[in-house]
Amino acid sequence: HLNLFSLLIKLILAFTTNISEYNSMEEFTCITPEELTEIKNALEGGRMADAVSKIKENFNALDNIKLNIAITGESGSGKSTFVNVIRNLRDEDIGAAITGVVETTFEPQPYPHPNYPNVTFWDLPGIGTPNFKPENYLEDVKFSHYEFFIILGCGRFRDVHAQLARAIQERGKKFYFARSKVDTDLEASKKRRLKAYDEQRILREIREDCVRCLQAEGISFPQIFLLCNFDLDKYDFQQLQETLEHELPSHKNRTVLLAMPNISLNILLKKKAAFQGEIWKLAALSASGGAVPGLSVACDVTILMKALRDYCKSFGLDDESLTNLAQKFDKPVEELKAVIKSPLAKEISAALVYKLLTNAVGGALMRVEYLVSFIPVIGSFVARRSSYRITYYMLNSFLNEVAEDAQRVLLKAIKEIEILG
Ligand SMILES: Nc1nc2c(ncn2[C@@H]2O[C@H](COP(=O)(O)OP(=O)(O)OP(=O)(O)O)[C@@H](O)[C@H]2O)c(=O)[nH]1
Ligand SMILES: [Mg+2]
Repeated sequence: HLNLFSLLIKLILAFTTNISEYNSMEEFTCITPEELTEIKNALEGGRMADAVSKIKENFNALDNIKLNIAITGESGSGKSTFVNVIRNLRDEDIGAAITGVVETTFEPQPYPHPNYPNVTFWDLPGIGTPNFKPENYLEDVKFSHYEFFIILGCGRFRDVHAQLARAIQERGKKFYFARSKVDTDLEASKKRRLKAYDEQRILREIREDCVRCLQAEGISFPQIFLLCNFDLDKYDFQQLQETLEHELPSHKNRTVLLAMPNISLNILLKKKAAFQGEIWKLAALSASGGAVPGLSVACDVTILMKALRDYCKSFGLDDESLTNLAQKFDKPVEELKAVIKSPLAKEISAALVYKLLTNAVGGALMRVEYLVSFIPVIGSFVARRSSYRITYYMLNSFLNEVAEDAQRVLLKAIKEIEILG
């Protein structure tokens, strides 16, 4: 029945990949209709340089989006741990926030994401000391600096959280309440009442209690997410990620998505769609570079190397991420590496780009119709120029391979069986 199971998973993946690719590509297409029209007009008027500079402007703006995310809550609730796990770092890694010891954080501490340094998680000082006043606290931590707040609480719901939540809301900012350490609650309950133990009921009770307490403070529709910082793939982390995706303005939701840890197939598929939606811009920018000796394709190799590295890193195909994942699931890292077919981040070089482009020539020329339908706006334009077409095809093929590798690695980590063959 192992084979049947493998087949089923393959089918599900193939199906969801297609469906969500088309839906999410639209969702993450980070360009306004006005920008598109300008590019189109420039292309139709033969003003190639104008079109490229518009695309570059849009692409760079996307790359430079800055996001400051505040992590707050009472002392010991797991703020620093959360700041580490969401950045895919272990507590002892370089750049990790200090955790566990007695109260350490007295001033907001910035922790940039290792792959996306424009996304910074701010570890704020703990709340709830006897002279804590939400107003003073928010002034002290310079609340206007943050895009939104994640309030972390554990154990019994404390009023200070509701007061802080209301103060944040009154200042026109968004907050999300994350109830951490639910693993401890479940464990305790299991120990005390094993026979009556019902995980779903306990989680529901915790959620309802948080909602009740926040509503009592005048917050009508509080959003609660139950978490265990050591197992983000369990409980509500995925819902938190999806809520951020829907509530953040476009562009920013893409940035947050790419910075998220690769804990589910769903996140991997969305990341792939987000990257895919940008390939036409990369192809246009790269192909406006000069001719490269020994290569029939005009391209800017630096842009392409960066793009390939970004794919690898965002999908966790670099040594650090793989080591982390292997440790988390108690597997030798070699076992995870064994299912990877494409190069790792550190293996991306100019020579590799040449090789991939050369390999792409045949495929790109054969599949013109596919590309025309796939690339918005400049589809027919691109189809006429082989450099664009080949670059597009190369990036798309590489992205597909990296995304498949990431799926295989994740499945290998969480399951014993090799599913994707
Ligand atoms: N069981 C369990 N323990 C956790 C979880 N998150 C954090 N911890 C532990 O809780 C302790 C406190 O975590 P920290 O991340 O240091 O808490 P903090 O909110 O940053 O604390 P302060 O900086 O003092 O305000 C550490 O021993 C963590 O390992 C969780 O989800 N489950
Ligand atoms: Mg801390």
